[in-house]
Amino acid sequence: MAKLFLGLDSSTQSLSAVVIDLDAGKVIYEKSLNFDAALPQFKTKHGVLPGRDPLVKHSSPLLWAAALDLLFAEMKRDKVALKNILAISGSGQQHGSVYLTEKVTAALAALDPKKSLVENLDGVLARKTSPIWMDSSTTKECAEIRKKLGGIKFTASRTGSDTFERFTGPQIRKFYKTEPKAYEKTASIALVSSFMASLLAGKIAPIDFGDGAGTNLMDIRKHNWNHDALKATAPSLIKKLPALAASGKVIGPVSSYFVQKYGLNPEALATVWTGDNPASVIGLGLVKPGQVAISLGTSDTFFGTMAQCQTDEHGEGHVFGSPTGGYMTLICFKNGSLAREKVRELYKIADWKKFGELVASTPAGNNGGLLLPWFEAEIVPRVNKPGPRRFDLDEKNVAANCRAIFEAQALSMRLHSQWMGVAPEEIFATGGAASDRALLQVIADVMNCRVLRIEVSKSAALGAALQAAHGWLSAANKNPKWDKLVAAFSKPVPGSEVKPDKKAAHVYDSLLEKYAACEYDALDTN
Ligand code: XUL
Repeated sequence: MAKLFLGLDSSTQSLSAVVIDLDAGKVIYEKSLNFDAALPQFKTKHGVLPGRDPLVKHSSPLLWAAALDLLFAEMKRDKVALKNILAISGSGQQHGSVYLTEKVTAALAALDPKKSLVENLDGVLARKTSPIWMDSSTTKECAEIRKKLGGIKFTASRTGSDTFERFTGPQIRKFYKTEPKAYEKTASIALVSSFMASLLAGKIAPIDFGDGAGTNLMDIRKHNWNHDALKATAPSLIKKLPALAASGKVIGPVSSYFVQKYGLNPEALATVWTGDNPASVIGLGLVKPGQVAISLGTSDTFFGTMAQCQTDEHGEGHVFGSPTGGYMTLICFKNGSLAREKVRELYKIADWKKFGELVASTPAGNNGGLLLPWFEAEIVPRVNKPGPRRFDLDEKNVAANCRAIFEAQALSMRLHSQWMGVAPEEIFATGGAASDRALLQVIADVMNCRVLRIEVSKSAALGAALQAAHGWLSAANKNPKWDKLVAAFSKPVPGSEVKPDKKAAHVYDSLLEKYAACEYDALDTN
């Protein structure tokens, strides 16, 4: 019998499934359910409920539960061998929180397959909606918690990150301040990941060290709830939070609801879920310290793995627990493709091929010409007054400006990831712009390491399926090794390797200092 494992990813806009056949090293099924299209009765737009305040972004936990029913029904209809699935794990959009009443334990234990999950959850929500990661309405609460924890450096070194508006702790504090009665009625707070795992397990699921680190409430080194952070956030919070546990750890057999309704094996195991970023790290095959992935999309995201916990004293980057047991970092640069496209538009360059030719026609280091790439307000570094800044760079020199945007983004990644204390040994590039070899060459030269393109569809759901396999093998005392597990599933695109040019790398070593100095100057007047 094939050993099948199911990974689910409950993201902002969709719920996805990936089923892997472990011994064959293959993905045998994948499916995505778009919330807006598949469940229009919840009235979400791109997975978010409509609202008047642009800073407030909520979604509906009942929508996520309904999507779980629908996805299992589709898998049954698609004749997925649900009986052969040995374990299920998952990942969720990070930071989002679900507020549950004391009825939750009994309701989860007695999920009735004759009813839908939504009907089974009647009376279980202490708050109808869930704030999600796109919410930025808690600036005040962030400041309050940060102050009580002793400032940016201490908040980051204790919890893995400075306080951020989307993080769960500041969101809980806002709920407590604005709806104290509903907060009091809340018996249990779940994250998106642990809420979904609770439905599958039929009991309250732990929060894992990856998603726990996205709350500003977990001690990043000790992996327990941090007493000072809880106190700074809201009263009696410890009573409302579930236990913390490693992702992939077995919670128990799946709820009989899924066995009776969809034909899952009664011995299939429900395991602890994680956040979508930690799951993606596994899905992209980043299991060894020093491995880095750069996702080149609307924003650029830099993920790295670290064996030891290292936090960013400037509070720009995040540290989360990684499903491998070590740590991962996430640094998000808002001006990704957005800024690259702005330059292309500005100089009316027909396509990226032409853009690449212009970059190649100029020398590495641009003869000292630099651009600070902040076309939009930036997160890393924090820039509130957007607008590009040029140094020793003629605005009219088209080719030099094309090179300058690529170099600026790569130099900024190098500069703002130095706090990790790990020089990347190889970089996996993913996302739309990863097909641009000119851009990858600049990244390889600035970082002085080889860059390989990787294309993994549904990397979070795939990572979750691998996490389920790891949890099942560990429970069976089979001592699984992460590098062996991921090997068959995350291979770089053949022929995509871009090697650093040693001379260029040398030029960038000195240009980095100038870049840092220009940034320092610009931020002073920010
Ligand atoms: C990470 C973050 C987002 C969400 C997206 O801190 O907020 O990447 O996890 O689902």
